[in-house]
Amino acid sequence: ATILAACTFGTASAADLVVGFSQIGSESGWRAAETTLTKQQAEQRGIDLKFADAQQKQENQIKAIRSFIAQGVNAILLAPVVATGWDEVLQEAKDAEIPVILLDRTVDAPKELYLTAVTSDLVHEGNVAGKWLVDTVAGKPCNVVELQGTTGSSPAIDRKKGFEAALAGKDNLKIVRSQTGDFTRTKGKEVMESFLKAEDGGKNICALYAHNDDMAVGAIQAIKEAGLKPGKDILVVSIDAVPDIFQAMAAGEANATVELTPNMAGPAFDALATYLKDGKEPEKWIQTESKLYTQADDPMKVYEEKKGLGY
Ligand code: GYE
Repeated sequence: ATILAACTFGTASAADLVVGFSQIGSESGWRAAETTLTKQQAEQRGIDLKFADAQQKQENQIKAIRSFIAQGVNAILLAPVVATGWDEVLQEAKDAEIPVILLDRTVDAPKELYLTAVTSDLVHEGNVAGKWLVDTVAGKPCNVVELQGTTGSSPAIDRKKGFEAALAGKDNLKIVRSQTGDFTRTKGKEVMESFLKAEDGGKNICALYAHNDDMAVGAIQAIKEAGLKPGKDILVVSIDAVPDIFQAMAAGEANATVELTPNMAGPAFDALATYLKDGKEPEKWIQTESKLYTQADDPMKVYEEKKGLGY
């Protein structure tokens, strides 16, 4: 199948490539930046990008993929909203000899059903956030609340796992509440409000771990409205490194974030170009970097640098 695919597309140059992109939606600032950068990267390479916004629904993504297959695109980029339920449609793409590249989230499907996945190490990100918290509280008792990402999505599953691993055996740290905030600001604020209410107006909470910055930003608002100081009364650690969290860090209202690049498409298009030209299969996982930022890292400077990079 590999050789067949290479022959089928071996003559296509980037200039006449048509690529379908099934995007999840626009739940977060990070996601919006990824969309912007994917369009930019396609344009720079002369790729004709067919963009489909799934509005958070897997069924819309499956429909979009089937439509891309019917159109005979040269390749498909898929940011899978949840991890399961992809086997059938991925098999259809494979039967049509259309390579699929996963962006930013992983799937529970046989590896031969996609060409490669461009993602960060999502477990590691949660682990970095957890280690930061363990080190920062330095043995003091600390009740933690957790805002999870979209239920069933690989980042929600993995970021939870990695964080819990960092806290394992640290008896001073306890996750007292954990609920999904769906990766959005609105839900992050709403769920944080319920956490605060349930935990003595927030007096019983020492730290918030949010699976993305947008939920943290919403939660920061809720903490302020409850009359507490985010970043001080309640420590705030999250993931993504969007510009707004650096503003919050500069104001002392957020403490740490783990960076995730929104440029997943660049490496994906590079791998695709090599594959279509030489038939050379890329590694199954193209891993992007995860870097920790704290208030000590000149947040306003990082904010300025980030602005314009798709944000
Ligand atoms: O962290 C979050 C989002 O899938 C890893 O999705 C990605 C996550 C990202 O909307 O902000």
